[in-house]
Amino acid sequence: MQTQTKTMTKNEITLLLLGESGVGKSTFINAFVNYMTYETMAEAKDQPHCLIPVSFTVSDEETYELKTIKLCPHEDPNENTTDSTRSATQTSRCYRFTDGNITLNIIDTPGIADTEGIERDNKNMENLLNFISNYREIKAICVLLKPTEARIGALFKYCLLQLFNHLNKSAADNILFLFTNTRSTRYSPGDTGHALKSLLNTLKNKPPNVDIPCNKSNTFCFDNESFRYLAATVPPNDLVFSDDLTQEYIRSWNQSVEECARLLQYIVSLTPYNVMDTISLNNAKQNIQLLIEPLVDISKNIAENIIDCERQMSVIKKFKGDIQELNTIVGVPFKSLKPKLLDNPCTAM
Ligand SMILES: Nc1nc2c(ncn2[C@@H]2O[C@H](COP(=O)(O)OP(=O)(O)OP(=O)(O)O)[C@@H](O)[C@H]2O)c(=O)[nH]1
Ligand SMILES: [Mg+2]
Repeated sequence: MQTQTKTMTKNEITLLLLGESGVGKSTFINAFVNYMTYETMAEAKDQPHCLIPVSFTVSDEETYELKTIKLCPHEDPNENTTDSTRSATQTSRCYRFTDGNITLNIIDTPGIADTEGIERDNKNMENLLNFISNYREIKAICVLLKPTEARIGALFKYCLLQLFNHLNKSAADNILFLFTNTRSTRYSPGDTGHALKSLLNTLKNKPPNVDIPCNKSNTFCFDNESFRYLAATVPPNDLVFSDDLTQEYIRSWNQSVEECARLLQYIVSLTPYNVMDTISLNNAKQNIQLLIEPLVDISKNIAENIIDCERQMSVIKKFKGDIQELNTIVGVPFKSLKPKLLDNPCTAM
């Protein structure tokens, strides 16, 4: 159990980002801090913020030849920037950013449906719950989605169910839906919107029976391609894009800056989710699990003692001799369990 929780100042906001691997969580963090700092893409071009190392490929507009773009503020083993076919973020990490009187703690997480399989997903979920237990409260749990997932993957569904199983139901009001890559759907949730509503209905009508709202006020659409543009055009990458494409990126930037302002306004209005609720619930669940075995042993022991007592009673009832003789053949049976203290605490594997 974590004994220390991160202390927070009044204008500190903690956001948790969740979503399938490759949906754009880490890119969103990089883009978001730029949207908060610069109003226009032209202003950002001189010195874009980059909190998380970036690596992606773009194809030449004329020749379709691929060029690898890298922007690494520092080497970071937490981000795989060498193989784009593998999940990038390895473990949960908090990125801190201050703008004016607001300090954001944005928790980036390894993607759900990790390229390394379900076991890795389960481990990631365990680590995530452990990681967020360091925070007293979280303002928003942001689920990132692409707008083109008409069928939200079964694995993603399973992981969401797992997560909501662990969270207290009061977290429902702090869940937001952030869509990335939305230029192609004119900055709307696209086909995913429908699939998402049906998944939320399942969560509402079947256990864990959580009613998560999903409407315009908690749904936000971005296209963070403008951050990719910034990364590609600054040294040492120095790529040049056609005017047409540049105009598209400017449109994406402007749309995303507007959504960023709406998102911040919404987040500020939320009552924070008390992570302690989750922890105490998880601890209670864990304690119940740990108590099952000793409780079974105790019940078994009581039952055996009762059977022994009944056997002795029937001997006494049938006995015809005197009390001295009786004393030699019966006695009150009593078996007790001895708890054994271990030298070290032992965690369940
Ligand atoms: N066009 C476009 N590309 C995006 C957008 N968001 C992310 N990408 C690209 O999508 C790829 C994956 O983005 P990441 O930010 O690494 O995704 P992630 O969710 O952090 O992935 P994991 O760390 O593996 O969970 C990268 O090549 C990004 O440049 C977006 O809004 N528009
Ligand atoms: Mg990532």
